[in-house]
Amino acid sequence: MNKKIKDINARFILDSRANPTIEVEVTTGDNTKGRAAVPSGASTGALEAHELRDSDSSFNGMGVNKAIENVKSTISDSLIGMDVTDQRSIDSKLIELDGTDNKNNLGANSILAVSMASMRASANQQNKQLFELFPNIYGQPSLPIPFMNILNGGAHADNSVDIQEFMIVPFGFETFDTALRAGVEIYHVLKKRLKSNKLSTNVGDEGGFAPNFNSSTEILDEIMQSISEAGYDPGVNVSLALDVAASEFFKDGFYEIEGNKLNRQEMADYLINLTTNYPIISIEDGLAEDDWNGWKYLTEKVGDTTQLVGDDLFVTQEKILQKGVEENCANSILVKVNQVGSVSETIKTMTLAKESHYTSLVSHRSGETEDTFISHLCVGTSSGQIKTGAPARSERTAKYNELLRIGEKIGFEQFNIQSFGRTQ
Ligand code: 2PG
Ligand code: MG
Repeated sequence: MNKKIKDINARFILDSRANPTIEVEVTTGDNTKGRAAVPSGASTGALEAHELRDSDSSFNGMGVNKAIENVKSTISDSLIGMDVTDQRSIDSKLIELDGTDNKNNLGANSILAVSMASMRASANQQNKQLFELFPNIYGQPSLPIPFMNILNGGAHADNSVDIQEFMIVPFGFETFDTALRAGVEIYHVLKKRLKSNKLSTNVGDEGGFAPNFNSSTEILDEIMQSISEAGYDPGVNVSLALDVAASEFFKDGFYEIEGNKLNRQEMADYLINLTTNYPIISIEDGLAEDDWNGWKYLTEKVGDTTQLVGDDLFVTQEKILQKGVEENCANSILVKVNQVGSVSETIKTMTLAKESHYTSLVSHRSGETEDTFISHLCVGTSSGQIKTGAPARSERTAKYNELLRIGEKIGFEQFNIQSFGRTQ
């Protein structure tokens, strides 16, 4: 058994939005391989780690040749010979090689692809499943509650809907597979209802339907009806969640939503009102990424009863989460590996979240590949929650399907029904 890295190959592949992304293959001395691909966002946070693109005439500037070159030269030169099972040293080396705060030099995409592929190679080397390599931050490995985005708006769809994601959360079930089944059945009922109302059933970037609607309450009513018609009980076994992605419509100090211009308190009150009228258990990015006062207000008002998830706000970065904890903003963090750019840093951020009694919601990006890394991340760390789009489109179902495979191994009843929002 030779655990030393022998070769690192990188190539471009396509993501779900027809953009190139980087895929890396790490090979060890005994020819064990690990492969991983990096996703890409559309509604990105301003402070996310740098995604290196070629910015030339090919692929509308979205090429990743520079990132590939960085892997094949600088990164390979330094990592070859390292022990693939020593993830921390590999990630430290990558961070050191880059030498900037936000991976501006080598690119978070090249660094992350190598970091994830090394971990896969390490799992294969040890004859383990990937999830077994993660520290059990929130408890013993368990399957997550799926946050299924069944209606897309904002930057992920060409419709009139301002809020980016309307999700169903099948939380009141004993096992992961029955929870998933509930979500799937509701998705089908929603499709049927939209169709019979002569609304479009074309889907957005994350596989959710993307018809035009006049208001968020109309959409929420429609989803509530779909839950009931599918034979489930809104608020009792299936709840709702939103990703408002408010940074996208925050302009000159005002939130421009549904034809209104709301100040921060009005925006927070608008959301609070929605939580009073609908069984919404979780709101992500309800306020903009730089509106810390707005976040504070919302957290004081409903932080004890509603999960408030920071995505653009925290960008998976430990330092920014620390600020949020100190200022009592949000009670949960969205975890996206490419916002920070390495596996070890992701784990550090999640560890701080756990220590600070924040929940972690592991997430895909709107531009995805068939890579299932995040399924293992959430099971291994036992985050208890995953959002990975609608139960449709292969780049989304790849994650759910991997969870089904893992469930066969660890038992579908290893289903983490933990609290939403502040933990004990
Ligand atoms: C989000 C994500 C994923 P994007 O805002 O949470 O749903 O979207 O990848 O475009 O940032
Ligand atoms: Mg988000």
